[in-house]
This record gives sequence, structure tokens and C-alpha cells, in this order.
Amino acid sequence: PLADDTTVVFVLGGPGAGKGTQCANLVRDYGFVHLSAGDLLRAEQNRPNSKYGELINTYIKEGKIVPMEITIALLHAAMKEAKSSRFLIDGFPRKMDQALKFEEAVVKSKFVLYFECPEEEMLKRLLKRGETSGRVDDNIESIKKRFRVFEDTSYPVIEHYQDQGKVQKVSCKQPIASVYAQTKDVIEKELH
Ligand code: UP5
Ligand code: MG
Repeated sequence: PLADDTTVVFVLGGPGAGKGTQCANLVRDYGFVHLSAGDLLRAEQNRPNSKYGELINTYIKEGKIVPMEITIALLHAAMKEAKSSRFLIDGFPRKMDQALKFEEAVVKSKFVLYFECPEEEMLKRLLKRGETSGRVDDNIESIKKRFRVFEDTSYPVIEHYQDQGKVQKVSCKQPIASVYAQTKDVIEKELH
């Protein structure tokens, strides 16, 4: 496990809610290290000689959740390497078993920053991004699958933390700057 004074914030929300966008703002203003589980998986997929490349590509295209051993190992390694005491863990945990395993084997989270966004808004954003992103999952078929997995499998993780009183919800429907203003309020309140 990492040092007990490590501050970990889980950044959750549906596909295209704006998790990565807002994390970039928080890195600039609060010195967090930002680790997106999806980005780490895509990097592993592209790493020459990775034994998981094919598997990760298939799971991501289908919007399915990669076996947690792979994702947790990538996150844990990146956290040890970063040697920071403040992390934003973006897009993880998205399944209950991952949440329990990560908090037992790596470190407990301080709270959850949940970006709430209506599906039609996320759809619009992802289709637009898909024009240039090159992501294998930014197409209508994959997006629909990602939405279903979010609702059926990932949302229960948010409810689990809600029951513990650990969820701070930010509505994502406004422009990026207004969403960030709300996000900052949450961070100031939770960190000070
Ligand atoms: N945008 C952002 N905010 C906006 C705003 N307020 N107004 C207008 N536009 C806004 O934003 C998406 C787009 O919207 C961008 O073009 C942005 O400019 C615009 P972004 O910040 O990228 O949103 P984000 O929530 O980060 O969306 P992302 O697509 O990254 O979310 P996902 O959760 O779907 O993707 P992730 O990379 O986390 O995971 C991808 C896949 O990896 C998963 O489906 C799964 O197959 C796999 N995975 C696992 O298996 N296990 C894991 O633990 C994690 C991922
Ligand atoms: Mg993202």
C-alpha cells in the first residue's frame, strides 16, 4: 500500500461527462497528479510487447470493463512512480469489485467527485469528439454500450460511496468554466 497520508480522489461520471477536462484544471491549480484509468489502458495497449494489447482494444471498443488486475496494476505502478501525495483517479473504479480491491490493496479514497451529466449531452460531446479523437470507442455503437455499462455496473459504485456519505456531486451540463467553478468549491471544502 501507499503512505497513509496519500490523498486520493476518485473522479467518476458517465462517458463524456467531462472528467478529463476538469481534472486538467485541477492539476494546474492544486498540484494533483492526474491518472486516467482509460488513458493508462490505452498506453498499455500501444506499448510494444504488451501481452494485453489485443484484449484491451477489444474491451474498450465494446465498452466492457477490463479485468481489474490489469487496471489496478497500471494505476498502482503509476502512483508509485509519481511519488505524489495527491491523486485524481479518473474513470476508476467503475465496478464494485475494483473499488473494494483497490482500497484494500493500494489506498483508501478520500472522497468521490461525481460529474453528473444527462445522456443526451454526453452523446453530443462524444460524437463531436469522435470526429477527431481517433478513439475506437467514440462511435455510436460503442457509445451506446458504454452508456449501458455505466448505468448497470458503474453507477452502483457511486451509490455505494453515496451510502458512505463520500460523494460530492457536480452538475456537468454548463460550460466548462462554470463546471470548474463548482468543482473548485468542492475541492476547497474537502481539502481544507
Ligand atoms: N466537454 C467537456 N466538458 C464540457 C462542457 N462542460 N461543455 C461542453 N463540452 C465539454 O470530455 C468529453 C468531450 O466533451 C471533450 O471533447 C470535451 O472537450 C467536451 P472529457 O473531459 O474527455 O470527458 P470524460 O468524462 O473524460 O470522457 P471519456 O470519454 O474519457 O470517459 P470514459 O469514462 O468513457 O472513458 P475512459 O477513458 O475513462 O474509459 C474508456 C474505456 O476504458 C471504458 O469504456 C472501459 O472499456 C475501459 N476502462 C476499463 O476497462 N476500466 C477502467 O477502470 C477504466 C476504463
Ligand atoms: Mg476521460
